[in-house]
Amino acid sequence: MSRFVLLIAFCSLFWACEQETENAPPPIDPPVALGPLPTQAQMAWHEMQYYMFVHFNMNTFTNKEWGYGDESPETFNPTDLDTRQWARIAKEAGMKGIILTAKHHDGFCLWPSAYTEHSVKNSPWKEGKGDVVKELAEACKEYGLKMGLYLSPWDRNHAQYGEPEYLEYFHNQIRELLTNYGEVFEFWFDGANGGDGYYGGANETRKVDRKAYYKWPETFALVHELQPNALIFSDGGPDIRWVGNEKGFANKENWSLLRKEEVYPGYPDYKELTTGHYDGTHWVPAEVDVSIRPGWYYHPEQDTMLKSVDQLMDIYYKSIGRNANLLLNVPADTRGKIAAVDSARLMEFAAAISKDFPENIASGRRMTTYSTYESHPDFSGSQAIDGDYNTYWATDKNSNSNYAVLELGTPKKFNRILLQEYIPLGQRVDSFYVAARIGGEWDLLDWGCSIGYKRIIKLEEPAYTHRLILDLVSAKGPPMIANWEVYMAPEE
Ligand code: FUL
Repeated sequence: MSRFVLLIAFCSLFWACEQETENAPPPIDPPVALGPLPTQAQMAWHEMQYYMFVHFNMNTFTNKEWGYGDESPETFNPTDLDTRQWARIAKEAGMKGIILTAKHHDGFCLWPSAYTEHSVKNSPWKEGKGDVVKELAEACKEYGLKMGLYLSPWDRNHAQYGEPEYLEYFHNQIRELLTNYGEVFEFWFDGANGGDGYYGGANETRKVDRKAYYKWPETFALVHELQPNALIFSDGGPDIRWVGNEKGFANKENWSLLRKEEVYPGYPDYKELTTGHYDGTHWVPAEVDVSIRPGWYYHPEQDTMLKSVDQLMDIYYKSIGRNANLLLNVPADTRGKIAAVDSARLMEFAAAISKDFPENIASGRRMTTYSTYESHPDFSGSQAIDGDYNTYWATDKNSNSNYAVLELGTPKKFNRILLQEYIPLGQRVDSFYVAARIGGEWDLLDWGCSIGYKRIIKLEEPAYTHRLILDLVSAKGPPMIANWEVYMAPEE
């Protein structure tokens, strides 16, 4: 008998599910894209969020930040280089890749370049047979990390720096780095360039026209030709832009857009890069580069000067929480290893991040929206709380009540609100607020302009409510929210 009941129950459940699929409206085309859009490679980059910068080169051995260019290759001699240790630490810290200073301003090359004698091939390390870039590529592969390379345009060692001939050398180096080491996810061009240096023994000051000298359009085209998926970083992109400071923050309002043609490496109005351009013509999102120590390179006297976990958390909220990626520098020491203090701090930082984002209080709750694209369930509010970035709540074309109410069931205490726009169709929201239903009224929790890939709102005081409202007050076009998450971080 009980079996029979079970069978009936199963059949009716099956029938109900069938009915549901039968009743589900046929899929419709998604809303149309708007304005500059990220490429697939840029989307993959947004998803990376956090990765490691390793400053390790000649300066590590001279205990400097900027070498003059006259250093002897004999000086470069790591006693125990271990790129697998870097990769293991990066992986354990939750990072998704490593970017290495293959050549810094002093011109010394960490790979045995065929175009200069100023490289590892003339160093005592591995009797001149070593190749740091190769070792890093192998370690990244082993640990499932992506590799990026920094190549300084400014070269204080090269005799022809400042002459057109140097460009050929520069391009040949790009060819070597992008041909011999597998896939490179990001190619980093520094904005610092031109000044005094060794320059093959000339020992003089050389100034270049930062905009024209490097033939950027040709240089960028070369990178893309060699590796179409490699993203180029510089002050003005073209694929990823500098955030305009090295302190670790993007502006609260941060557009992934830039009037790209105006900006170039060494751009004097670089402070604009902290916000990007609201009316930007291209998708050029911001990367926050900052060091865990006061310097970029390893200096033993800075072993006690690491950023605290609180400082790193502040950086986290002001970079990843403000629509930017975080490139955190952790230098390697003269052994060629990351020092124990840095590694320990990275792990504490990773633990603090997980602690701040425990269980997502919004997950599995109910969300009512006042406008849904074509009233279609594929674009309903529930798509924004399903934990899947690729499904999203989209509002209707001509709606001006773009708000959604999140029902938490019973009242909950929380102090973090995480929002993500569905950016493959454009960054749209330009004003929003979040409020909580408290004592029969809506209490404003926070407001802002931009959301982008991710915005994390950190409330000073926890809120306690059963109902929240997100009002997308204005946008460049019908807005789309891929994720809305709510957390209670431990109180400070
Ligand atoms: C700067 C450089 O001059 C520093 O040495 C460092 O490499 C930093 C990431 O970029 O512009």
